[in-house]
Amino acid sequence: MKINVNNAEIKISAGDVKQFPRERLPQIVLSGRSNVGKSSMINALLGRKSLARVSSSPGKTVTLNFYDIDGKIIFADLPGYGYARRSRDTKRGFSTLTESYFLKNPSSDLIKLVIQLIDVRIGPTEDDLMMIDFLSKSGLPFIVTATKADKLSPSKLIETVSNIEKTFFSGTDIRVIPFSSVTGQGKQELWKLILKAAE
Ligand SMILES: Nc1nc2c(ncn2[C@@H]2O[C@H](COP(=O)(O)OP(=O)(O)OP(=O)(O)O)[C@@H](O)[C@H]2O)c(=O)[nH]1
Ligand SMILES: [Mg+2]
Repeated sequence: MKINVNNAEIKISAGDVKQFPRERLPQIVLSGRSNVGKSSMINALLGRKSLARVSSSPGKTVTLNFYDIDGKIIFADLPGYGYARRSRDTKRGFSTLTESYFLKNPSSDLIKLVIQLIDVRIGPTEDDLMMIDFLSKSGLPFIVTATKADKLSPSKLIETVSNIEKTFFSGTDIRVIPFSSVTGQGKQELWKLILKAAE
């Protein structure tokens, strides 16, 4: 797939399942705790400073923001979970909007890849593990990325990522891909996986 990543725009900031896009375009989803760096990852992937709004205070993004990339791919920026439980959160701890996206979305067959973000310095939280468990059981294609990689030295990063894989994901085929929105580390690898999934 040939794609012009410079041709990207926000499609809709959806607060309700009725507003989810209906086009038959592959959707790539960003999932993770509030403040983990989902919106920053979108900006980094697109080489933009502020297409996706980066939160100054965590827990702000309660809408599900869809971005159109060159009319070929849709990025879905899920509301962050795990920050001061909201009354509209479900038992799982996700927002009702996130739950609708995965479970009540008429276009859920268009979900081609879920990019699950964890903070490399924190490792997967209980909420992250719950989400990863949900994704595994749902059969949705997903990858795990450890973001804010720039916060660790290169050697510490390798050690940390391998520890996370050993501690939490041994016996699975889950790999942890280091990423940084600041340095762009992991960007190429991620784009490869995105394009392959969207094909
Ligand atoms: N050093 C560093 N900081 C990052 C990175 N990614 C995000 N941040 C910072 O982390 C904070 C949160 O980033 P966001 O992209 O808004 O996080 P989010 O996951 O979209 O948060 P919500 O929208 O609240 O769910 C911001 O201050 C970012 O500048 C990264 O790779 N490295
Ligand atoms: Mg955000």
